Amino acid sequence: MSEFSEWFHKILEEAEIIDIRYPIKGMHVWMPQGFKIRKNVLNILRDILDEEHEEVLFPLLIPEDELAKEGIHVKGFESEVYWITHGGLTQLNKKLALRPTSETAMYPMFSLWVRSHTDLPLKYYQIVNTFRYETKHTRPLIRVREITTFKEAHTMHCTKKEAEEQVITALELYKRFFDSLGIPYVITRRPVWDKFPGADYTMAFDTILPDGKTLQIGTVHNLGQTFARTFDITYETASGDHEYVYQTCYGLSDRVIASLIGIHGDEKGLCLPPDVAPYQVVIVPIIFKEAGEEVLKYCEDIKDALEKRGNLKVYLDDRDIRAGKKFYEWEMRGIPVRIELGPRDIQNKNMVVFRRDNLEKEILSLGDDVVTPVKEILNKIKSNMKNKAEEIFNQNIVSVKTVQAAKEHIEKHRGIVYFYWCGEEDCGKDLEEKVHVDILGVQEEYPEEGKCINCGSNAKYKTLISKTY
Ligand code: PR8
Repeated sequence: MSEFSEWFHKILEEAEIIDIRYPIKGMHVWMPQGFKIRKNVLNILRDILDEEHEEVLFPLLIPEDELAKEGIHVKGFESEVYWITHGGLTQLNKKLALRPTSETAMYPMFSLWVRSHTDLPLKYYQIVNTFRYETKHTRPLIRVREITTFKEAHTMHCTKKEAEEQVITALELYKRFFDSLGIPYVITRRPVWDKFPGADYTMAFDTILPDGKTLQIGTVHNLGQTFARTFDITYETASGDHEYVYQTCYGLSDRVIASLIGIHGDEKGLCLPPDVAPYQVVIVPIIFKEAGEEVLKYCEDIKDALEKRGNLKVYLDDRDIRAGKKFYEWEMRGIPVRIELGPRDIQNKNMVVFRRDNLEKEILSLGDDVVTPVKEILNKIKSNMKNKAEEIFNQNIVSVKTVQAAKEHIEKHRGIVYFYWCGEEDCGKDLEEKVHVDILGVQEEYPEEGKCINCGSNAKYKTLISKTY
C-alpha cells in the first residue's frame, strides 16, 4: 500500500467518513461525518444543475432486452453488470440488470416523452447509486462496485450543433463545481479507445492525487444520434419531418469526495473547504472551575450570532474532556475554524481563532460583531486552499521532448507529462506500453509544425499522459 493509500484509509476511518468493513467488496457505509460532507457537496452540485436541468428519478433495475439494445454500449459494460435472476423462489423470465449507468433505463422513456421540436432541448439529471462489477483493484470512494453518489445528466437537442454546445456548457458547469471545491483539474478529449461505450467522443476531467497518480473525476459525453436511433427518440420538426434527437450525457461520482479529501488533507488529517465542512466553526470553551458558566455563556452567544446572523454551521464542544483532545479531533476532522475562549480572553476582550488550512492562530477582538471577521477568515481559507492546491497541481504538469524523458519523469515524479503526438491509435498504444502510462487525452490541436514524439510523423495534438487510478 502506498503512503497516500495508507493515509487515505486511516482518515476515512478516523474522521468517520465511511466504514469499509461492510462484507461486500467495493461496497461501503457512509458514516455521519462523511454523510454531512456528501450532502453539502451535493447541495452545491444541485444548485448549479438546477439552473438549467430538472431532477428525475428512474428505477434501479433495467430489463435485459433494453440493456442489450445498444450493441456498443452493452459490449462496454457486459463484464461489469450485476444481474437479478430471481424474485423470491421464482426464476424471472427476463433477467434484470442493476443499472451500471442509466442510458438504457431512461432512453426508452425519453422516446415516449419527446414529440415535437418545441419539447427540446430537454435536460434531466438524477443522483442515484449505480453498480459496476469492477475487476480492477477496488478502492474506497475511488473505484467502488456500488457507486453510491452517481450524478448523471442526460440531454436531448434538435441539432448536432446544439449538442456540441451542450458539451461546452456541461464542461463550464463542472468547472464551476470543481472550482468551488478547490479541486484542480485538466480537461482533455479521451482517445477513441477510451471513450464512453456508444459515445461519439468523451471529454474528461482529471485531477492529481498526492501520490502523483491521476483520477478521472468527471466525464462529458457527446452521444450524437447513436442512442436516439437505437431507442427511437425522434421529434417532429417545424416543417413536419421526423428527426432523431442529438444527445449528451455527463457524470460525476464519489470520486469527487475522494479527491476533496486527498487533495486538501495533510498529516493532521482532513482539511475541508468551508462550504462543505459539516461545521464551519467549532467553539472550544477553555473552562476552569470558577469561571465555567461565564465562559460558556460567551461561547453560546458567539454560536448564536454566527448561526443566526452569519448563517454558519457551528458546533459548541462543551464535552467534559481535555481541550487538547478536542483540538486534535477537530483538526483531524478538518473543521476550517476553531474558536478558543477562556476566562483570560474574556478579560482581555479577545478570542483566539485557529485556522485549519495554515494552522495559524489569530486574535480577534470580542467586540459587537464577531460574524464579519469570522466570515472574512472563512473566505480567506477557501481561496488559500484553492490556491495551494492549484500551485501543487501546476508543479506536477511538465512538458517533455522525448519518449525517454517522459518515461524517466513519470518513473521519478509521477504527475502529468505532455508532448505532441500524431493521434494514431497504434502509435498511442505503443507509447502507453513504452512509458507504462495511460494517455489521458488530447487538448487543442497542435498549432505549429511539429513531429510526433513517438513515431516522428506530423504531430496533431497536445497530449497528456500519467499513471492513472
Ligand atoms: C457515464 N452515463 O456513465 P462514466 N467508482 C467510482 N467512480 C466511478 C466508477 C467507479 N467504479 N466508475 C466511474 N466512475 C455516463 C455519464 C451517465 C453519466 C466515475 O459515464 O462511465 C468517473 O468519475 O464516464 C466517471 O467520470 C463518472 O463516474 C461517470 O462515469
